[in-house]
Amino acid sequence: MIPYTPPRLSVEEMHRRAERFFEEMNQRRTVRFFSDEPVPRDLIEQAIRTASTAPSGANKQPWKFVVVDDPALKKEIREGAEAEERAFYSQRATPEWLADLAPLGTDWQKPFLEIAPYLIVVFRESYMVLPDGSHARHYYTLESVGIATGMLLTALHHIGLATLTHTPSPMDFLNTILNRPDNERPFVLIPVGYSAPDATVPDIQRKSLEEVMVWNREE
Ligand code: IYR
Repeated sequence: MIPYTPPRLSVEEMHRRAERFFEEMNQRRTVRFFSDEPVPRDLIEQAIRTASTAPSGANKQPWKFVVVDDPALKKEIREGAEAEERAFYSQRATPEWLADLAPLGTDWQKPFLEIAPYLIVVFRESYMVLPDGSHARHYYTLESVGIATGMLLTALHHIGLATLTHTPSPMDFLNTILNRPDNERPFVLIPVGYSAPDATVPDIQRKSLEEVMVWNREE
């Protein structure tokens, strides 16, 4: 064990920070219309450094962030994703699911996979492969990678970049295209860039605090 002594803030300062951070995060929207304007690579690296500070089961840090900016690879990923999405929208999705998606205006076409300057593919390591080829356990990998992904979205928003949490299903094609080993499972595909100048987002509302929070045993 080593000492841990983070700075102690005044309550007034904590209120200011709480309010400022809420205002900042409340501006974040999922974006489906990206600009192709380039974004410095080091900004993406710094956001991934932040994501990788996330807590994880037994501190195994069971994540891998694959950043794609090669246009040929982005095209392959678009083709793989659109093949799955075509099957989803025309066969796999239930009528209820399609009705739930209608307000978002989505369909099988995913041009943003080629337009956004970066695609970050978050992989979850379901187990670890040791140098001798044997396997070692990881713990709570879905929770750990979910938390790291939330921190990645937060970091990218704070930097001033737009993101989309995209989950074509199934995502195995990403292992093939990106040449990832069997212990790595695609978790989410995140296009990153500036939003297009004419981008629009659905007019949806966030649930109120009263709807999402309960004190003690209130109903
Ligand atoms: N993966 C599809 C469908 C889709 C599913 C959910 I749940 C969403 O919140 C949004 C889309 C697509 O990307 O179009």
